[in-house]
Amino acid sequence: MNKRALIVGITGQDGSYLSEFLVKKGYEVHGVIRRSSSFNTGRIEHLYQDPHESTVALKLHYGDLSDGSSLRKILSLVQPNEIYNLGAQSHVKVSFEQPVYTVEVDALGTIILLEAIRDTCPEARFYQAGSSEMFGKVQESPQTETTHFYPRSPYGCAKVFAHWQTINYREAYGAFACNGILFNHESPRRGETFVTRKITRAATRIKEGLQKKLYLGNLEAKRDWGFAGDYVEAMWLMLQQEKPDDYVVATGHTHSVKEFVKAVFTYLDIDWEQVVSVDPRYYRPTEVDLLLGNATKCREVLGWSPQVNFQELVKMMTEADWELARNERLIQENNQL
Ligand code: NAP
Ligand code: G4F
Repeated sequence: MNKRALIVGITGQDGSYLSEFLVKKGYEVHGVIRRSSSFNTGRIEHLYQDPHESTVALKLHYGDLSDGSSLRKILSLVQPNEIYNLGAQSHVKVSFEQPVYTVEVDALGTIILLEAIRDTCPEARFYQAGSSEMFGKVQESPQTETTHFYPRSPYGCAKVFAHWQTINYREAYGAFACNGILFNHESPRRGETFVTRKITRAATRIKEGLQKKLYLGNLEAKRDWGFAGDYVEAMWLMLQQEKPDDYVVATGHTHSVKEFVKAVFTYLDIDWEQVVSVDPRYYRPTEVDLLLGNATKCREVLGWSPQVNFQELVKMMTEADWELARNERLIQENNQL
């Protein structure tokens, strides 16, 4: 019988790539979605109806990390073999504006889910979406699984709680529970308010004459950026091992926001200094200046390595957004006829 996976956060960037990956592996994939007043399943629409078999490849259930009763019902019904907790208020800057909500979803939501699993399907394997934001003001470089955490935002603090709670369920109840400590990973499906996508969207719109300027915050911050499509494989690999454990997933290369800006605008042959300005509104009360991961354990134990490098990621995201901008311009021109 096919394995069953349940993804919380299936509508997000990672949820969509992980769904594709698991469907290809023959899994029966279930996802938890939130009711929204507008359409929120765009990233998984292509998977919802299998074009070849005219069957539903994904099964979606309404639920929320803040609502344990909905999670219990879904878990009892689905009885998944693997559960991926990708659900979160995932924006660091927003977490300063909504700290309590962020902690409710990202920290408490994780323990609500872990308790529901313990009660309904304790044998299921569990993946927790941890973050390099937990390293915050980094205590050593590069960062590994043993580097001390020093979170610098409500989001980072909430993820540290969820990380230790996952370890505690492993040690206290023998749960097969793993933490991925993932460094920043991006794609054409990245939310538009994260810096890489904000840059590729704006630069390509500027190229097509749809926008004049791009306003950014701290250009000096450095991140270890990889491709989301690569990173979901590492999540899956963690749950295929004999023993549960925690793994850093990263490329081992770091670049500043300014370097990302330069790479995108150079690709489009635009002088970035003419159109990019710094707006302090995008600064954070406390910044994470440098992230650089050491994924040796992931490489040696899981056999995982990233396939897409920095330049390829820049090209992939810029090309995808350029296509969107061209279409946007054509629609505008047709509307003017
Ligand atoms: P994302 O695009 O922001 O997706 C977040 C997902 O969580 C969405 O499906 C969202 O649903 C769902 N969600 C939000 N609040 C929820 C709630 N109360 N109950 C249930 N679901 C909820 O994030 P992502 O980039 O795919 O990241 C996936 C996970 O990895 C997140 O936990 C994030 O914190 C973590 N992470 C990401 C990175 C990265 O660089 N991308 C790095 C390290 C860790 P809606 O669509 O309804 O909003
Ligand atoms: O793209 P960002 O918003 O990502 P951030 O804060 O690193 O968080 C992302 O990666 C984490 C993994 O380390 C995830 F856990 C988290 O869920 C999320 O996916 O910002 C990256 C850097 C920051 O230093 C920020 O200050 O870019 C800087 N930045 C400069 N101007 C900006 C902007 N960030 C945003 N979002 N918007 C700007 O205009």
